[in-house]
Amino acid sequence: MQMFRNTCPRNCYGTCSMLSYTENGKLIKVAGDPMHGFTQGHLCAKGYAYTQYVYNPLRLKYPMMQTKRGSGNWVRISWEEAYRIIAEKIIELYDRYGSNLASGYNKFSGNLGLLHYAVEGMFNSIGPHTKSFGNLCLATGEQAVKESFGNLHSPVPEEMAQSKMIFIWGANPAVTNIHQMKFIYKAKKNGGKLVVIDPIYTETASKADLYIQIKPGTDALLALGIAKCLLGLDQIEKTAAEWNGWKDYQQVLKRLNLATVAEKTGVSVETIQELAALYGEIKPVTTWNGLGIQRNKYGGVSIQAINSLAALSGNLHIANGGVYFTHSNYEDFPMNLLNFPEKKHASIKSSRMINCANFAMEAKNLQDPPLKLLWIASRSPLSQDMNINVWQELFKELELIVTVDLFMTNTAKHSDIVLPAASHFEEEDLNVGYWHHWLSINQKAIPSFYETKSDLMIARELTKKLNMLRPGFSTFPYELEPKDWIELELNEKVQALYGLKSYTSLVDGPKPRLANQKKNKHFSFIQVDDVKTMLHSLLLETKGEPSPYPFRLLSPQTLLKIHSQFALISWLNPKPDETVIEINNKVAESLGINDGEKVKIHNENGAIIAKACKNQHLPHGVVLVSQTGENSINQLIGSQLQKQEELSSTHFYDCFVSIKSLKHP
Ligand SMILES: Nc1nc2c(c(=O)[nH]1)N[C@H]1C(S)=C(S)[C@@H](COP(=O)(O)OP(=O)(O)OC[C@H]3O[C@@H](n4cnc5c(=O)[nH]c(N)nc54)[C@H](O)[C@@H]3O)O[C@H]1N2
Ligand SMILES: Nc1nc2c(c(=O)[nH]1)N[C@H]1C(S)=C(S)[C@@H](COP(=O)(O)OP(=O)(O)OC[C@H]3O[C@@H](n4cnc5c(=O)[nH]c(N)nc54)[C@H](O)[C@@H]3O)O[C@H]1N2
Ligand code: SF4
Ligand SMILES: [Mo]
Repeated sequence: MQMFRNTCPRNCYGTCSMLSYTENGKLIKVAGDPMHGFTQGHLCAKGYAYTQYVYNPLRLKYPMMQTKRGSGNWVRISWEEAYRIIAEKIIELYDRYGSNLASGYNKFSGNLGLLHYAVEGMFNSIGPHTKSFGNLCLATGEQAVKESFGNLHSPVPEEMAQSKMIFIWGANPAVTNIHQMKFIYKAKKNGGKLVVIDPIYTETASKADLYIQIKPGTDALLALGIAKCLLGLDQIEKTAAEWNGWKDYQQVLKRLNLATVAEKTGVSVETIQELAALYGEIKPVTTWNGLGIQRNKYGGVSIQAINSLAALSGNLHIANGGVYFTHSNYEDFPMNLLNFPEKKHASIKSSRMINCANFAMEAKNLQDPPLKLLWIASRSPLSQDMNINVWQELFKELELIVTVDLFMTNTAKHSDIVLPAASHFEEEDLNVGYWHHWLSINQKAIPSFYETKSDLMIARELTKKLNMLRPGFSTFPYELEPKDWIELELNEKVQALYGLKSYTSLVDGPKPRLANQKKNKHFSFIQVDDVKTMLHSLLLETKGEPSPYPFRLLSPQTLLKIHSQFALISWLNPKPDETVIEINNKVAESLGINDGEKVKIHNENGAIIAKACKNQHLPHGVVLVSQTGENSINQLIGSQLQKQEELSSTHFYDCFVSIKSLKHP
């Protein structure tokens, strides 16, 4: 038996280092890595199920082509044939339009390993093209955190164990960040308290000392209300006046009406006062801005109001306090593949950038030249994006869609060519987390499953083909091996930061970042104008006509999937296609809906059928649906983005629906 070090590359707080055991080239077992200070030798259930994931009969084995897109009429083709068809198309489009702008890619979070930026490197190597930018997941929050602190930072999560009071606003770590729970339990064991603020009574809420069922989208108001009480009690940070926007913030708090806050948030004045007492009297308080609060139109304001509360209460710069969100340790790295220099073009200066939050809409409207070829990797927009119907329209305009994936996803099914991707056990990589501060390696533990290849290998071979057909077309250094790219990432600065001598130090175990991220002394309180706009908008909401779609649909992350991933792993998800909608008991009764019955969920974007499940803890106006690969709930999620400045956001939870029992036509 041989042992290797791998890293789970999923878009997950864990970025777990794992030990994989092989026998005769076969992966037989995976385990957590005890050398990893954050995960401490554990994985989640998805991690332990990787042996079924890797050898899953549903995994893509060969390159395939579909004669009529969407027909399901797939034929196996060779890699050579696939490269030839794709390369010829890229060159033909170049000749037709005089640039590569008609060719583009959309890539996101299927695999966050640093070598997976090969997709970006490959496209940069052919010169100006069309690319997606931004972040579907956390752009709103990132912007808000930067406005408060000037940079993106998040304390060392292991330190949460020493906190005396943990406030979680809109995160559900018992589901999304399971390793963090042990530090929370440790804090509780030491006498610390946990407060969870969430419209849904989650698994994490069930572990809390105090659970606040807030109305979705109103966290900013609650944070301002608590701050107002703190100001009244004079329990505030003495140096607050030195930070930006102090006077205006103080005015906002003074003018705020607590009764309005209570009405809009659904949290009583007494509870707001109690929360203020906790924030004011106990130190250190840890504040955690979850990613759930920023998936609505007030997400940015909410995070800034919460940051302001943490600052006002004097918990910003004290040990084991601070504000958690995500950090940007990956910026320590040169990211050679992501930053691969774009090939110069005589007349076109640079690439066209399309915000991934609005990709389909913008890509569809591109002119001169229109987008004609789309490369999709580490993504399933047809299950995970807003405006899926617009994606379907975009697909009609495209001449060639290539999807690189491990499974036949919703998106792959609507592509012309599907290329089978390697799993992380079949390739080498380097991984850095966005929550914990550890760096780890990913070794090649097993041979490729059938004909699968890594994104880097595909980039190398396709660019080679392009140059064979048209010498000098690509500048990609296809001779470099994965290890060469890893060594390039481990430059002197990174070696010093992580106390490494070379690549081999990581083979012995993951390494923590030695220097804590710089805490910026700079702080800006929430701006008055943002508060005014929010209040105005919240007021309008109550004045309008009653909506034909009375329920807010929340679709947060679930324990046994990562978005659309793992849906097909039967150890985890025996019923992959089943969509379940949770409805408050009383509401279900008033609609004549029984447990287990099929209902129609619909709105202006479409309709889907789901199985009803009563949940007595849900607020009356909220329904809960999980993300699935097939029959995606995102078919009902349309974009409300209007203004340019809002385009960085993804408002997945600003979705309203109506529910109908199928019994009564
Ligand atoms: N309704 C609703 N929608 C949401 C959200 C929500 O809360 N509610 N959350 C949003 C959030 S937070 C996120 S992060 C996005 C996620 O959006 P995506 O990143 O599109 O999500 P995944 O479903 O994880 O799809 C990733 C795909 O990459 C593939 N993949 C995995 N490894 C590799 C690899 O090495 N190479 C290649 N080429 N492919 C690979 C996987 O098999 C999978 O099909 O979804 C967003 N969508
Ligand atoms: N098991 C598992 N783990 C994952 C993922 C996964 O798909 N599955 N995905 C990973 C990714 S990409 C991400 S982005 C993270 C996200 O992980 P988290 O940061 O935990 O965020 P979410 O799961 O999106 O939402 C957390 C909570 O926010 C609540 N919420 C929704 N609206 C509001 C609101 O207006 N106010 C408040 N206070 N709460 C609100 C939801 O009810 C939900 O319980 O998880 C990562 N970890
Ligand atoms: S999905 Fe997340 S918690 Fe599970 S093994 Fe992967 S990184 Fe770790
Ligand atoms: Mo995400």
